[in-house]
Amino acid sequence: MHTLQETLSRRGVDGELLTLIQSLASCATEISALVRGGALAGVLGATQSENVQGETQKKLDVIANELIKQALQAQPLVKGVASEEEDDVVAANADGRFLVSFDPLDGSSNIDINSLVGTIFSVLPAPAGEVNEAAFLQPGENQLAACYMLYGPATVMALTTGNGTQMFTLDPKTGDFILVEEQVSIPADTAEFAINMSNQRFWQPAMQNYIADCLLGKEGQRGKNFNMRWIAAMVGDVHRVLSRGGLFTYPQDTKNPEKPFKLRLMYEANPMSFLVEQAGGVASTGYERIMAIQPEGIHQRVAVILGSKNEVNTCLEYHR
Ligand code: AFP
Repeated sequence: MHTLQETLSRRGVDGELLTLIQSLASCATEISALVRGGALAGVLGATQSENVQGETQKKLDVIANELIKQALQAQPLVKGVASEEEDDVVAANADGRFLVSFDPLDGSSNIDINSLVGTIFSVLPAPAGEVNEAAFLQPGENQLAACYMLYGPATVMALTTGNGTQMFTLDPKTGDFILVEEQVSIPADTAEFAINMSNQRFWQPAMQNYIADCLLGKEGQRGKNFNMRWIAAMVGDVHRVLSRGGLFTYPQDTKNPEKPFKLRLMYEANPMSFLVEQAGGVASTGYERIMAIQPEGIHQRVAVILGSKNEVNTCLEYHR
């Protein structure tokens, strides 16, 4: 039984990064307790407000955002934070070494139906100078760490500091995250895809053709039957991909021409791509590696195709 701290120390992770990761884990432990309380904790339902993305905020979105923001502002190692739920970046401590961007509660539509939700973090080096949006606009390749915490039947954490992806489970008796997998490895092949099929008529031809061939199964050119899953929380879908393989995608669509992409680069796509690549998978927009994108804004959205190496590469063939 190795705790998060023991595991990161043994793996030679920089002591300050270790301290930061422990702060992130503590936030998740608190949010996990609120999620478990459900209606009894008074965290269900919506607020009257909208976030910068124009989405109605759930109570738990707001609570989780405040909890994480305050914890990180109090952490001397953190210079600034950016959240999916905040319009602008928030300054923390001038001497801090790290910038943290986060999705405080991914999968908000699942809160009120007692289904999977999670928290996603991305850690970047803080450049010299003041904390502003430009400081955060670094490609995903610059990430020092990325993790998600999934509040499911068990609370789990997938973490990378750039040396493989590790999986931990929260021990509810001690409050420690315990190592359960030292090196996550995504199978290269899969017969499972995850996509919101209700958007099918809005996809580009490349994705239309790829999914059509999967659906033809054994009788089609893919020569095998596929299964489909959709959790409506990227944390849940990516956790399945890390656990047993699969392809997860939220492609470009024309449903709302002003919003051709759904997932946020800084809060969702980059940290998940880091975790997936470090577990042997591939993460692309269809046309470029997600972690190589130079961000143009903290709330930028991108197309995402990630998961099992051979299957993602097959999907990318349809995009060429
Ligand atoms: P929130 O972060 O606003 O909860 O959105 C969740 C999400 O961005 C991602 O986690 C899901 O994969 C996706 O939305 C689900 O979108 P649809 O509701 O369009 O299926």
